Amino acid sequence: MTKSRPTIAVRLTAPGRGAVATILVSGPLSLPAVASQFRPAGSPPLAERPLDQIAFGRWGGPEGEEVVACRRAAEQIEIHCHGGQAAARAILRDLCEAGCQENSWQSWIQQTEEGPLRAAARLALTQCRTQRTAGILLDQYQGSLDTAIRQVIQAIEQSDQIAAQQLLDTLLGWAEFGRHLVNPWRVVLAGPPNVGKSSLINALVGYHRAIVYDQPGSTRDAVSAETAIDGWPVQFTDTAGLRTKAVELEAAGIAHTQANVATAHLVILVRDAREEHAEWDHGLDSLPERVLRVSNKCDLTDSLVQTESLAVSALTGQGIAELLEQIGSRLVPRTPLPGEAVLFEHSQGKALEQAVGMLNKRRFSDATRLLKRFVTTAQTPDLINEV
Ligand SMILES: Nc1nc2c(ncn2[C@@H]2O[C@H](COP(=O)(O)OP(=O)(O)O)[C@@H](O)[C@H]2O)c(=O)[nH]1
Ligand SMILES: [Mg+2]
Repeated sequence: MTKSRPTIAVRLTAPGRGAVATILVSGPLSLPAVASQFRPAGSPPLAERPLDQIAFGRWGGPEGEEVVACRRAAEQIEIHCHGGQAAARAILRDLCEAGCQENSWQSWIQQTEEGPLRAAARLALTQCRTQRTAGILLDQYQGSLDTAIRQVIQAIEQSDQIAAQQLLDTLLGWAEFGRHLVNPWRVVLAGPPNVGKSSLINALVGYHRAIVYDQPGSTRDAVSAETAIDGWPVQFTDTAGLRTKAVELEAAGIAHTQANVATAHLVILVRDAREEHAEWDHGLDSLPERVLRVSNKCDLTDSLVQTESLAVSALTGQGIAELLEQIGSRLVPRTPLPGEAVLFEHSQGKALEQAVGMLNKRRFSDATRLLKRFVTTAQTPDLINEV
């Protein structure tokens, strides 16, 4: 029976350069496969060493790569080698020749974690960029979402449709938020050329990323810079000036700007504080809930800017802290409680919406079946680079 179970070899560390690469060998052949190449520096052989004892040695012979091996469980061994691509690849090749199957760390997580939601949360954790988002994903990894879905199933099975509906509504209320645990919120800075959009991005992210030139309209391509505001990942995109009459050279950039603005979670409309009567809208008035107005270069004027906009100076830093605060509260108006269930993948929201539809049609057993599948069957992760 053991024979049919494969022994897998997985590179656990990220590909690319690093100080150390870690390979996990797991399964019935782990000891013989590793022992076929690993020569510990002293006695005893690896098989006779206690679990978790670190063994230094060489791989493949007396002149081979220096590695450290460690038995982590009866059928699990970790090999730590130099972090370049070559060493790990050679070891994996040798392990495959000794009967192991190479596996990706993603499918290893999916196969070994208890339940698909736990696996998905663990995969998502590798993609998130801030401690705050990681904390929320860790809650899901530890079972918040799984428990919440099981409560919905229980409510349906007890014919408490109202409770089931309420639980689903609460969960779905976090769907949009949850997608940003991995994918940053996108904020676009728009406005006429030379008002200081690029300078503002530099001031907001605290490092020089966007291109600032003295010539109006010199940002023809969108330039992005990532930062975290209050622990939330945010990507700022700088755009070519929004103008009605486009100079030909900039036309492509302006089309790009409009596309960026259309898909942004928040648009910061920037104008020069000295130009009190400058037009704001650029056709964006239809999106008031997504627009934040800013009057930049307030260091150059004494006259107070209208209350509808926030006075800032990219040059002196005046108003930047307040702008960051406003951006944060516009993007994330409310946050989940510690331990609260949060959906974190697009497909999860879709599945729960489907369950709501079934409940509305009184298809209770279909809804239960769907939700049971949700907590027991692996789904394709859709979190990576989803736009
Ligand atoms: N005095 C002052 N100058 C600024 C400020 N922000 C930007 N500038 C200057 O205005 C010019 C245009 O800035 P830039 O960021 O390239 O504008 P953009 O075309 O809107 O991206 C540059 O010379 C900046 O140094 C500010 O707050 N105060
Ligand atoms: Mg610019």
